Order: sequence, then structure tokens, then C-alpha cells
Amino acid sequence: MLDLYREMRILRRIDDEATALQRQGELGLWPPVRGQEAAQLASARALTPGDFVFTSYREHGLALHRGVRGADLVKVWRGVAGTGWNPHEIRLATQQVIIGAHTLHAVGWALGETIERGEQHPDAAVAYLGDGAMSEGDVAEAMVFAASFRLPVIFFCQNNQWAISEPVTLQAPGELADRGLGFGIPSVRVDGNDALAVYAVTREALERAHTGGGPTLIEAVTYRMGPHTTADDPTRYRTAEEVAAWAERDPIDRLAALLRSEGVLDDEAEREVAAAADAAAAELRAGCVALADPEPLAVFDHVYAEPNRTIERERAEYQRYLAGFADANGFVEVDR
Ligand SMILES: Cc1ncc(C[n+]2csc(CCOP(=O)(O)OP(=O)(O)O)c2C)c(N)n1
Ligand SMILES: [Mg+2]
Repeated sequence: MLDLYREMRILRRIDDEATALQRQGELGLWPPVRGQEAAQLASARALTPGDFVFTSYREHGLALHRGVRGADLVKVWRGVAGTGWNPHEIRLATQQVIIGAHTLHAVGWALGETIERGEQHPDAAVAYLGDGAMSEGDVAEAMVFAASFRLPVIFFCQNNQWAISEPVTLQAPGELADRGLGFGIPSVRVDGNDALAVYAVTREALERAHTGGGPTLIEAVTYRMGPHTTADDPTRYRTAEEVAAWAERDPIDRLAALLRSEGVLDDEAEREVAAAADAAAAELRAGCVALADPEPLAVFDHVYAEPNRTIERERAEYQRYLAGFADANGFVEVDR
């Protein structure tokens, strides 16, 4: 539990550092995870290394827990790489910005594994999605396939109350977990700011997935304490009272209170955790500012595995555009 607490504090510290880096012009964008540390890290801890994780853009906790460090956590947000890690090495897919699409990737992966390795294969696909994603057609399709084929999939929904400026109450008159039941998927609603409860329900869902019991939907009720991204101003659509009420349920404070009452966390341990968090933030910053800009035309690499005419045309267009700028001597390349 102390280790989990330590990781939650490190995540919050690097989240703040990345937000600062964006404000200083070092990152193009950053989606803060503040408030969702228990939902992400307690569930991540319940997974086994063979489970394949598919996330959207806010799940920095999953990356941290799977071993992504320093600049690799922010490469994508600086716009210098398509991914910060090798998905196959750490069994964590590249972040998916298309809302809900990765639930189909997770189900496709689980179906493929089941066909190739048989129904009792021990690895699960775990898809992290938001409350807003629950309104997407892709997610409905993913749930139908997962339920029909009894696939080892966990749909881990972080209900953080907001989909940018749309409150969950607009998208769901009832509880999101109830939707899973309609697909025939065992579903559970858990306090997503209670690290131990999150850990317990994720373990249970994994047990089901690993033993041929099929999918589970977990709705972890939590709160996005920060803006949607660094490009968003949440004061335009939510009240200070709401934010203050959720601050009282801060998942890190709650775990700290428990650990202190159990005599596990003392001032010395707290200092060690703070130092580790500062070191992780310093490593992130140093790695980030040292990242070299890629060659601009590299953006067209790896879009398709094989040559593609549309991409080739776009690459040529962009090359002409870039050539239209004067070089260091003031010369412009003329394309005849
Ligand atoms: C298919 C699709 N539609 C719309 C968007 C624009 N968009 C980006 S984030 C977002 C809100 C998602 O909210 P939620 O699923 O609750 O995740 P959260 O941001 O709260 O983690 C939307 C609509 C998108 N990226 N993809
Ligand atoms: Mg949300």
C-alpha cells in the first residue's frame, strides 16, 4: 500500500511538472490526470504483466506503472514522436485520442488471442475509457463482441464527471455501470477515489477474465480535478463549489490518512516519497527539454506499412511548402 501511495504521489508530481512544461512552451498540450490517481494506479497494480492495456490520452498512470520514464512520458505531447514506448514490450498500446476506438482494439486483441491460443489463455485486454466514451457507438460494438464471444476484456470506465464541458449527467440519466448489464456484461460501480476498493474490483474482474468468465465493466467514480487539457478553461462550465467538494475526496489524501492510521506512513516515509517524486519530475523535465525536433517530413513515415499514394502526394506537397521558406542565407528553393 505504501508503494502504491508512493506511485500516486509521483504521478501527481510529474503531472504538475508536465503542466508547467506546457505553460513554458515545452509541450504542445497536456491532459492532466490530477484526481484520478487511485483509479489508474490501483487498477494498474492489480493487472498481471501479460495483460494488454489500451488507453486514451489521460492514462499517464498506466504508462508510469508499466515502466515508462522521463521524456518518454511526454514525447507525444511535444509532438516529436508517434509514441513514447514500444507497445509490444510493455503491453501498453499507444495513446488513442479517438474517443472509444481503443475499446475495439482491445476486443480485437482479445478475440485474436482467443482464436490463436484457445479460450483458457491467461491474458486479459484492459481498456480504459471515459464517461463520455460510454456514449460512443464504438464502445457499444466492443461490448457486444466481448459479451458474445465471452472475451477476456475489462472495460475500465473512469467516470470523472466530465467529457470536456459536458457533465456526465447530460450523457447518462442513470449509472453508467447499469449499461453493461444490458450487454450481458457483469458490471460494478466502485468509488474510484478509494484505492483499495479499486484494487479489489479489478482483481475480481481479472479473475473472471483469466478463467474464461468473459468481460467485466467497471465504473470507477472519480473526478477530473484539473482542466480537460491545458487548452481548456473549466471555470467556464463548472463551479468552484463542485471542485472544492471533490478536493475533500482527494484519493491521495485518503490513502495517506489510512496509511497514517495504520502506522505505515510517517514523516520520514513522507519525505522519502516527496524526494522520489521531485527526482521523477526533474528527470522528466531534463529529458523533455533535451528532445531533438524530428525531421519535419518524418511525420509521414509509418502511417501505412506499405507505400501509399495519398501519403506520398501529401509528403510531396509538404516538401514544396517547406522549400518555400528562405534558408539561413535568405535563398528560397524554386520548384520548376
Ligand atoms: C470520436 C471522437 N469524438 C470527439 C472527440 C473530441 N474529444 C476529445 S476528448 C473528448 C471528451 C472525452 O470525455 P471522456 O470520455 O469522459 O474522457 P476524459 O477526457 O474525461 O478522460 C472529446 C469529445 C474525439 N477525440 N474523438
Ligand atoms: Mg470524462
